[in-house]
Amino acid sequence: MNKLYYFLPLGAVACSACSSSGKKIPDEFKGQRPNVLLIYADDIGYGDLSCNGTSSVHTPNVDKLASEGIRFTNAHCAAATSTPSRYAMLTGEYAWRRKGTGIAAGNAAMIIKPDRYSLADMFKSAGYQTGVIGKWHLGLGEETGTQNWNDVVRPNPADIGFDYSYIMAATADRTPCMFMENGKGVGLDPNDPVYVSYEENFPGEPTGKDNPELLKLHPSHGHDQAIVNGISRIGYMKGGEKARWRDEDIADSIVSHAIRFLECQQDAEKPFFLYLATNDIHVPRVPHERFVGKSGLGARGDALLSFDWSVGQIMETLKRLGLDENTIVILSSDNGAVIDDGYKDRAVELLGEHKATGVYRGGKYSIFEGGTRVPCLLRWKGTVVPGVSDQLMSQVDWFASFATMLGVQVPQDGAPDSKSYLDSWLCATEKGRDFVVQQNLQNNLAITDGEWKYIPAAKGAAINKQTNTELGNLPKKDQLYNLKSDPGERENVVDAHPDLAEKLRAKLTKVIESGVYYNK
Ligand code: NG6
Ligand code: CA
Repeated sequence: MNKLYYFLPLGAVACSACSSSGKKIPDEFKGQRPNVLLIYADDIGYGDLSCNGTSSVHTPNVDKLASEGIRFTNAHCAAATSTPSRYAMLTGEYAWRRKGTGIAAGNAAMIIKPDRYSLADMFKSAGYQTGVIGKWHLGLGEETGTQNWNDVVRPNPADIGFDYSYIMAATADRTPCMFMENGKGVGLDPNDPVYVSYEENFPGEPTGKDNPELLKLHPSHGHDQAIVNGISRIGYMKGGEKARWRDEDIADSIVSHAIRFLECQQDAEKPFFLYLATNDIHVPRVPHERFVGKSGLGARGDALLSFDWSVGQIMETLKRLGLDENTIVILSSDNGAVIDDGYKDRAVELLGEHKATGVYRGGKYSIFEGGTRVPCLLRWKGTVVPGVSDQLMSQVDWFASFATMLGVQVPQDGAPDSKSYLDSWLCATEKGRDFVVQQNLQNNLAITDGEWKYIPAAKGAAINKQTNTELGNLPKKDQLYNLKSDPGERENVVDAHPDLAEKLRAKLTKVIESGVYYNK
């Protein structure tokens, strides 16, 4: 595999400093303040993009981005579900260290408290304009369930460093089903206030459970409460008719707001950091009509095309605005793939030969590689030479890496688990992280050094029966896999290599003991 990636000459010194040592970011580079655009997909698995070798789906815009940047083959989100991955990415702290960081309800209180130093705070302190657009899923407001959704809900992303926000409070399958701009519901009619509950239905409101005749998309499990746009959700909701989204328009809405944000940056003095969190391809998968039937894989594949279209629109915009070269674009996902995640959208029936997690076992929710090994691309046109990297990367390190690049001193209690690896990512260094810690739905942990993967015995079901995902939990037996010879984690060799298992166990214990482990 071609591993040629290093700086293009920023100046002769910069180039030689990097390519000769292959280790340190040249000092000249540290002064740079490129824009940073983070495209964070939802539930897109390692095998869901054609740049990662899939032939059953065609994602040309993502492939172009990959061909112009570095494609990482061993990059991990911090956890196998959304909220903890996003938490870790934005705080630089593993979510398993903190209570209340599991999959958040739509009416959860804000999980990252305003006094925390966040990734957005870090960019802001370096003089960046910051924004978040798309899926939030990290809670809003002071206290769970008490938010007044008709007013500005605080705290909101502005309280952890985002100058601008246009977000879905949680996910598309959770109420409230409306966008929030800078903390305020978009399009709300004061004469039709919106109410949200996760405890009981509002009298007279139909639900998926009681009124299946009203549904255009039926749940396969869960998702049988409030009906919005003919689709039943998790959580109840009343009112706010004009503000309710039409699922088919969500990608367009996210993209048009991102384009507007970028247009505002064109002549700005400040560089920008945009966290662009797409809704695709989370359930309910209801992409715009123009994508329907285009993938041959049903709604899930069509949503992948919608994602690819979004990427194309954003990249075209950067080019049009002359921001192409001065912007680092990272594309990744918040967890691995899942096929049936709660709606009868025929994703299972139409899957065919498509391998959404690639060769990897498990998927969303799982401790196996399919849970956290996700697509990851990094493009810095004109500066980084395109290539492929097999080094270990963790999203928890984005924080410290950008802080290092920008010369920001992170406060002592900030980003405790984040380490700077920008030099490894950008220079011709073979080695990234020494190890990556993985987290599954049950907050069980595993550790890999890239070659070996150790999963301590841990409680929990072996299979998520609803989604038909192997979670990887084995209550009575440790697991050890050689990911080089057995990437699909089929042969547990722990009995043959107790010494290797012990080494990784000691490493994991050390990581755990450098802070706390909330294991619930
Ligand atoms: C699960 C939901 C699933 C999805 C997931 C969160 C049920 C039965 N399943 O609890 O549909 O919403 O939570 O996904 O409700 S995530 O990508 O945001 O983590
Ligand atoms: Ca997700």
